[in-house]
Amino acid sequence: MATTHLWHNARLATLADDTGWGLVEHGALLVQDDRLLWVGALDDMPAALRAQAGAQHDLGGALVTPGLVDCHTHLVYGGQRAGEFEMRLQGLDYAEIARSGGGIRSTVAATRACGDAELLAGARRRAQVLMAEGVTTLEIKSGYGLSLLDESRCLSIARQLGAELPLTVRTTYLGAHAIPPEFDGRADDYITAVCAWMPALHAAGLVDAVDAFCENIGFSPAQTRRVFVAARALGLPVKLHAEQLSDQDGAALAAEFGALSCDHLEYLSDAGVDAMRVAGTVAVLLPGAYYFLRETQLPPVAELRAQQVPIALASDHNPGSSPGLSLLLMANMACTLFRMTPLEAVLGITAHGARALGLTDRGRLVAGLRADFAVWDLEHPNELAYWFGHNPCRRVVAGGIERTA
Ligand code: DI6
Ligand code: FE
Repeated sequence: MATTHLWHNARLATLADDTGWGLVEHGALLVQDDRLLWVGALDDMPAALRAQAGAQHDLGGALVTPGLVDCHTHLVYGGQRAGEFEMRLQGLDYAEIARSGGGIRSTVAATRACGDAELLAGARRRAQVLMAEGVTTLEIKSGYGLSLLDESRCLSIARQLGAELPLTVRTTYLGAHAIPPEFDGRADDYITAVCAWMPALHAAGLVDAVDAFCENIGFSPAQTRRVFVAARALGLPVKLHAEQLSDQDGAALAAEFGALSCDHLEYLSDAGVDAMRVAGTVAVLLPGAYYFLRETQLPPVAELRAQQVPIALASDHNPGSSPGLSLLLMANMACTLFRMTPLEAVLGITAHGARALGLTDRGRLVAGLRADFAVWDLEHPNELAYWFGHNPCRRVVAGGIERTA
């Protein structure tokens, strides 16, 4: 029988609900297998439960939070786009570069040219940076392959990372990210192909959700709808890159399909907020992309808050619009740039991030949920959104097991 572990002498920020930090002094976590068996102040733990603890770990009064969830990344790709960054600094705009065949397409070429081992090594390196900062659940999208073979390779590499690293990986099929060169001028035909590949990718166990880039420089709402219809036929949940550069009414379309999340949302309208509220769709804000593209249109945080649409935050790590690898920096930028509160920001990288992936078994320190937690060299959880540029994470337990470096 597996040992039951008692983690004690901690200051817990349980985030048990959305109303506060859920601070518990002299806190303890009893962990059995990959689950939290009991959470609270050590003195309140029933003696019978305490007697079950086979191993004890003294946390020395450190702060403990749920493990972090990065619910939107494009981690698997080849090459980099520092040259494009320089071009943008000289005045070219992201959309112009995309229209002239650069942007996502240049990363597609670099990804296709990369062998599996090289792609895996790059994605693993990036995942390890996120993990060192307390990430225990990571979403990875495809979208730089754009052929059945290359989308399948990228999704398989994401799955492989989940199998070899101590973290949960959720995969999202983003075939509808851009039009590959072989479908130039034939967007509708490409969408037909994206839909036709979906059953095979799903049958291979490679797809947890389906996403699309609904934008002037991406796909139209009508094309996005076709992707969603194909996903629904397979019982797959959908997400959407919506209203990043313009208002396409993408959020309302996604909400109609019960989307788990709509992501970016700088140009989201009141009607879009309302549709998301009704559908229970999570708003995933991506301050890294906002910052790196020097966007000035702010996502409607006050409106989302007023309508009680849950807000998540993610790194959107990708080589074009958000090459950062720090979820804590995203929390900080959500406060400074988007005027979110530190509590909202921390919920955004824990419980609400989990919800954006359809995961209800994590993101809070509550008995019955997964034993995913991070130990910090901090006094109060509001510091998670305060410091930036250094890593205060000291230990991480994922699925009940402590990670070793
Ligand atoms: N929006 C984004 O910010 C990323 N994808 C998307 O649809 C950027 C992708 C890239 O520029 O490579
Ligand atoms: Fe993205």
